[in-house]
Amino acid sequence: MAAIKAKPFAFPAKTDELALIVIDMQRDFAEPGGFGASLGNDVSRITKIVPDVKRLIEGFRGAGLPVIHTMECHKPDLSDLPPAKRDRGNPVLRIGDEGPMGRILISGEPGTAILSELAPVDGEIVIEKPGKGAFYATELGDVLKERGIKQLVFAGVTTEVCVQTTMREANDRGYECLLAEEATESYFPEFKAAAIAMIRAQGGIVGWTARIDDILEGIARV
Ligand code: C5J
Repeated sequence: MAAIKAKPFAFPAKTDELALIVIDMQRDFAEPGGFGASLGNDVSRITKIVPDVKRLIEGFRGAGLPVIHTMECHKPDLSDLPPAKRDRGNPVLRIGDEGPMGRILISGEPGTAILSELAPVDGEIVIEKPGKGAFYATELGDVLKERGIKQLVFAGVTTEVCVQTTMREANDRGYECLLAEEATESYFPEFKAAAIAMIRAQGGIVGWTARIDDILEGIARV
């Protein structure tokens, strides 16, 4: 075991139980013409964290620790897209519509892909998820159980939506969760700050948060 410097207190990392989960670093959330942009968001906030996410992924790969990637997306026939999700808000393009990068958030479309700089390598797990949380209607829980993973370091977007939802799902299922502060982002800086504060409040009610350097230093010792 190696303690990673974290808030609200050190994270007790265990070599054989730890994995990195990178949430939804997809073109649809990071590039003009995608889902995030269609909702009126400034997607450049997301591309700015790519070097930090990459550094974290490479640290886990270098330490021989598992890296899991998630992608928010739906079946081409939209059978896993409830109208309550498709019809929400007033986007220029809705999920399933044809956009400049193919159909928005549909499995296999170019815009749904993970950003090339962060693409999974052979052997890494990729979870396609129809919800905001990565446990809902996916194989994630089984995959973690099979591999004996009980601790998750989180990166990805957006902090207060898919990252925080998945952290809460994981926390309720008994996983120890640590959020890498510079490797996550929101379209709204105040929401990122609030999510980080919420996660580690009340003695780490949802989990821990830590700087990437401290995580990398910690996993080098596990
Ligand atoms: C959103 C996500 N924000 N990955 N998805 O719709 O956070």
